[in-house]
Amino acid sequence: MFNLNFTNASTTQIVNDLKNKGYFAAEEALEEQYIDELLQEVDFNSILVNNNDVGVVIAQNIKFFTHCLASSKKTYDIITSRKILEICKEYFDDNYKLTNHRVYQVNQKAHMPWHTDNNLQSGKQLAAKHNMPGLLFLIYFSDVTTNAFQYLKGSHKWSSKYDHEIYLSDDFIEKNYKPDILSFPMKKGSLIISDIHGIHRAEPFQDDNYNRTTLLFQVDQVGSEYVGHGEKNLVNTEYLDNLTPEVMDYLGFGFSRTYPAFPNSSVATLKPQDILALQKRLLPQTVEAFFKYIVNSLLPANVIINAKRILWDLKQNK
Ligand SMILES: O=C(O)CCC(=O)C(=O)O
Repeated sequence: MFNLNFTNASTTQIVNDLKNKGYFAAEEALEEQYIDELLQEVDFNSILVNNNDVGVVIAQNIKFFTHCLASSKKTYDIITSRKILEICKEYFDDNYKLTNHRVYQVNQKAHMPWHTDNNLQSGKQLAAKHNMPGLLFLIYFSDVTTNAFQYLKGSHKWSSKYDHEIYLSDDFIEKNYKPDILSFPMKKGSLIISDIHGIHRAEPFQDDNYNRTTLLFQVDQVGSEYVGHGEKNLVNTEYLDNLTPEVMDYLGFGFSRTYPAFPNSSVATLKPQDILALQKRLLPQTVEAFFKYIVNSLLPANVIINAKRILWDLKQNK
């Protein structure tokens, strides 16, 4: 899964970089073939509508596959991999937990504000900034030339002075911190880890022919004082072939989580063109639904059950 340059990189050195610089980056840490196979597990073209499974939702220009631990074994294996756990174990002084995760694909344009990720929520709203240590992991699943992750150098050490702000404006950062902006355009498979207290964003872009796909997950040192912190982790039990007390604690077995899955999507977060595409997809199913409804309304249930029995018998005898 991971290339040797990352697997063999000194965990102590990675942790030192995280503590001192607030970030660590490794070019092509994840094998390209692994990513291609993983992306086969995600169908970004099919969005959930009355579908009894986890899957993809849309919020404006971004497609999100949030519950990837429930239907992508390869994502599960990355998030619970030895190297990631080793980094967490050495970085944190106390228990750490996976607090959110998602694969997302940004299409055509985006404008993310400068922010930090040390958020305490009440429902879907930001309630306050917290001071638990935490790490944000990003792995690029496509070559990133545009819309790269950006980080303000050293900001993990002083961002708390802006704890009263939800975001920092582009103008404010441009005026006060322009020389400190670090950008991370990198190849598919590259990994960036950053301190959640660091001020960061994805660089805004507009390009109809560009999209960026990323795996993001966040791990926080959640103490007993923050019970409920984090989104729920829906995990497919079939994947749990590495279950140890350490992994159970990391995944939050038995730990309360009160934040809704991100993003908080609905039909209202779709763009008009997505709604039209959806209507097109729904049309044949709508006709089928009406036909079934009429048949079910006109025929007594016994007749339908007997017809199903006859059809089943015919199939068995064939
Ligand atoms: O996609 C990125 O580069 C940054 C993502 C991010 O900061 C976030 O979702 O909080």
